[in-house]
Amino acid sequence: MKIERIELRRIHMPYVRPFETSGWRHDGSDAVIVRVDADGVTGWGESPVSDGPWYNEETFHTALIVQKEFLGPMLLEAELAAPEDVREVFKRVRANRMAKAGLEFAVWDLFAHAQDVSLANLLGGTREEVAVGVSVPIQADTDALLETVEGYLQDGYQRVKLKIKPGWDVEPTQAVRERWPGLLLQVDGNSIYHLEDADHLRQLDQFDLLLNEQPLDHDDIFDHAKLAKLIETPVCLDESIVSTDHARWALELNACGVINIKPSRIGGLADSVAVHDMCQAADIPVWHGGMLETGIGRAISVALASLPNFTLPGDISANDRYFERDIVTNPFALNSNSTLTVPNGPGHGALIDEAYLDAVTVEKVCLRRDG
Ligand code: OSB
Ligand code: MG
Repeated sequence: MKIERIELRRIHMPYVRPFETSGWRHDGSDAVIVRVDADGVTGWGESPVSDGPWYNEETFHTALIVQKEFLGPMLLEAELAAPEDVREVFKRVRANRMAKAGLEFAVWDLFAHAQDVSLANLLGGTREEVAVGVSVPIQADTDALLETVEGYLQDGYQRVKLKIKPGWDVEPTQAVRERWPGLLLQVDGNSIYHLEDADHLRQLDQFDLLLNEQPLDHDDIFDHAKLAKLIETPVCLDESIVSTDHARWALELNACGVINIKPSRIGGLADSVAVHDMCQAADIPVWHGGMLETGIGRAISVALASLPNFTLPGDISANDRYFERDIVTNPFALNSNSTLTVPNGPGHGALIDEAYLDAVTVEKVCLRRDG
């Protein structure tokens, strides 16, 4: 198969409420939406980048330029026998994994449509429903936090992740734990702490947390291995696991008890499945993280999270937790058991609301194969 046309759009689409972490605050999605076409079939993907290099080094500016100048032309020249081939096509380009992933996702969707199978099937998914929770941004105060968490529990979410930072960690976590003693609860510092904070982080051990996500630096596996010995709560890596090698290094160093898989951070679905398989063989559970994706990225996440070693609830909430109106016409609804249903139609299953996609598009680029 040869890709004939690639369309790249930077969007801006407001969130229902701002999302604040230890390092940034966003009031809407600035993702790059990718469309690929070949032989009369279309695939859709998403690079869940933002306005700045806060989570990783990428932004919508870098993703668009790398896709337009390098990855797009490489993809248009390639002969693809399977979506896994995209890895090799992009190999010469260092990092820029979200830029790569948006294109790779679209190619997976295209192949799934061409073969008339669901993306979940093509990836090796085994579940019909995936367990999900909600990631709760940093709040103004504890009262606001308790009210926000209560709202999500009323919506039906059965697992809560609290964003934490120095000055907003032990007390808010304690307040939530005291109010809901049996709640599945975890925390995420987004790389704001240092190894010297181990004694402070150890205070979180008393709250029976599922995991403590990426407390230390974004590219640090080494000190996480030291921290893992100093706290009881399982360390989970997010930012640091950007490739199959990084996952292997983390496992060999015992740097974590759990891994958060985000296919955009890892550069695509093929390597994400490889990380999943590696963790399964090592008896390390994984769960599916989130980047506040639009309905397109969300459908891709649900498909990937249907693989068997995704045994902890994912940060894949229903579309309405993020957007009042999304760029898809078939948003996910939360089931009463805190799951989303894995689509079984062709591709990832998201149906694009092209009129609304046009309305939220800020910039659009088209690339075509010569001749
Ligand atoms: O660290 O998991 C994270 C959102 C943007 C960037 C990084 C993270 C997050 C979340 C939100 O926690 C997860 C979601 O609901 O998509
Ligand atoms: Mg995280």
